[in-house]
Amino acid sequence: MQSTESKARRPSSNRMSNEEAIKVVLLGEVAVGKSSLAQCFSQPNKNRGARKYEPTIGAAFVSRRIAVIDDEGEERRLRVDVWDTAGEERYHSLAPLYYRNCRAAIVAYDVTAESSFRRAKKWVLELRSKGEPDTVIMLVGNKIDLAEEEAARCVWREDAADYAASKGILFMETSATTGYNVERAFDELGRAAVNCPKRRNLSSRQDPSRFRLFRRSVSESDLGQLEDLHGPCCRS
Ligand SMILES: Nc1nc2c(ncn2[C@@H]2O[C@H](COP(=O)(O)OP(=O)(O)O)[C@@H](O)[C@H]2O)c(=O)[nH]1
Ligand SMILES: [Mg+2]
Repeated sequence: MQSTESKARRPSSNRMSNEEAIKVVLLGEVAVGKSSLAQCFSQPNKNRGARKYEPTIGAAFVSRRIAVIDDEGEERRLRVDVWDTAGEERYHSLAPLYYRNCRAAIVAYDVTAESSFRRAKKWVLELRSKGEPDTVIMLVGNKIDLAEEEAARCVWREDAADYAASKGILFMETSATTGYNVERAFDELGRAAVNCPKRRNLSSRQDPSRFRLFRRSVSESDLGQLEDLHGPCCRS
């Protein structure tokens, strides 16, 4: 995976090109395909296929520029910075460092591993309780190529889609091996992030720290009301 630490330190927006930086964090159990998804997205022209499993140590970073069309029909140029985390529990305490201040999160599971779906639900709960209020969350069922044989599938599409709908988060099934839906997943995530009502209402003149203060003042019991207020694209 390409190391682009220096890119991570660049300003979050480029006024000349009107480029916005979107920080995306990848969360999920070990070996569900987080690094493969990140690689597939960041190197779209590279030959795909099975890759040797190499555990991610701590976290890795990749970046790619895309353009999306927002709700007003305007083209928005995005630099999507993807933080690919290690799924191992011993790195769990590091996760908030990566999901803090992120615009979007992909919570991945392996459609052939039920335990990974249970872990994904825990990540969604953690993001909702400890993450940012405007983080757009997408649940991603990866390794869909393996589910061509129905017997191999352990997590049914309908169950995952129902769960995602009940939490007001996006959902997609992908294959990092074939590339199926990977481009679409990041495209939808980017679009949802730029269309997020809370983010749209946050004028550039406002101090982002005021926004964070607002978040801290929100109690858990208020979260449901916030969801009603801001719609399902944002976590509440
Ligand atoms: N069949 C299949 N294998 C995959 C897919 N995505 C990842 N893998 C394989 O699963 C293993 C773990 O992938 P990796 O991306 O390192 O998982 P991570 O621990 O979540 O980052 C590797 O051997 C990958 O080649 C997929 O969509 N389909
Ligand atoms: Mg990895």
